[in-house]
Amino acid sequence: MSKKIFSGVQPTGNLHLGNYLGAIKNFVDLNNDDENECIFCVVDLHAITTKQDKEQLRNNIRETAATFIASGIDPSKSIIFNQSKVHAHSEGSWMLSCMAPMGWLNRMTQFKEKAGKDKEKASVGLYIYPILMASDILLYDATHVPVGEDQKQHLELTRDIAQKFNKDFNCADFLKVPEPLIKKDFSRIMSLKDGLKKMSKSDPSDLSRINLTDTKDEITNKIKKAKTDSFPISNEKNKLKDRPEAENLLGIYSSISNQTLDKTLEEFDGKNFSDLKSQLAEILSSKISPISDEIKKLINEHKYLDELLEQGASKAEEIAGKKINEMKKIIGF
Ligand code: AQP
Repeated sequence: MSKKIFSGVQPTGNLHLGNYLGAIKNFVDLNNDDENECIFCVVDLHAITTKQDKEQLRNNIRETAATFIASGIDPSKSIIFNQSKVHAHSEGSWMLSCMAPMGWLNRMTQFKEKAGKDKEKASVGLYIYPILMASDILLYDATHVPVGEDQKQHLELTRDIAQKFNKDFNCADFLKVPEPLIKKDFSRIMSLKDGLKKMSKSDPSDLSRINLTDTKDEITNKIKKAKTDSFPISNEKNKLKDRPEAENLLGIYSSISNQTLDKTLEEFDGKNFSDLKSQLAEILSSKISPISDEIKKLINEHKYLDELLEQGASKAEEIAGKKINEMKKIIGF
């Protein structure tokens, strides 16, 4: 069955292995299926929910688009654009925010995590981030949204908002209720320094993540320094329960090798972490370095990237502009 795919990545720098294995690798697979219509968005309006440097933001927008292409997304088979170029995203977000109850937003754990203890100082934008995300998805009648596990709650909110809008305005099926596409295994890649924290762009320690622009040497060094424990690897899955760092490294190995965790456990049964680390560094280098080289090549091609984003935006505008006009009519404008 053909799927309408929509997903986004924030241009906040340091795109990492978690973004790749949790989301972008999935985008590539979906894009390779000719039946699917794919829209991949550089969500720059989401990026400014936290403070950004102007020049860096501009570079990060290009680098995110370059990463999509370097990872294997074919721009001739998908729409790639940056969100701020299509006004409908902000308009839709306002209209939906007028229907979404505060109580629903108050339950969002990502706001609590990102705002930390000082939530009075967090931006209102960070608080209503999930509504902008709902607007992004619903404007394109997306049927499927590939995301990492950390975005599951926001996807559920999108579904609730779509259903509430349709009910409030008596327009059954106008906003399509999308399905999340979250990989069953390894959908949350953890920090290399703390197996209980998600690998993240904003972690102050560069050693906590493999950046998609890291060199082979940097990858090898980071894997060498990754936190582990002092027990050998066992082939029993339940013995990984209280060993988050071991589970994470074995998960990364399985995901990048496209094999099950059981197969990986069999491969490393009774071995030490030094064996796992050297093989993991090798396979990561062989898969990530070509992406890294391509990003570094593409990032200097400003004209190509800017034109690609411009063309993508005009195609996106056509779809989203139509939907927002229908939405306005339904509301009574
Ligand atoms: N650690 C992760 N494991 C699996 N998937 C992940 N994603 C992010 N981190 C992991 C997925 O990547 C996609 C794009 O994410 P994003 O850049 O839009 O936002 P994010 O989730 O806020 O990314 P970070 O790296 O965690 O940034 P900061 O440090 O700013 O919080 C999404 O599909 C996400 O699920």
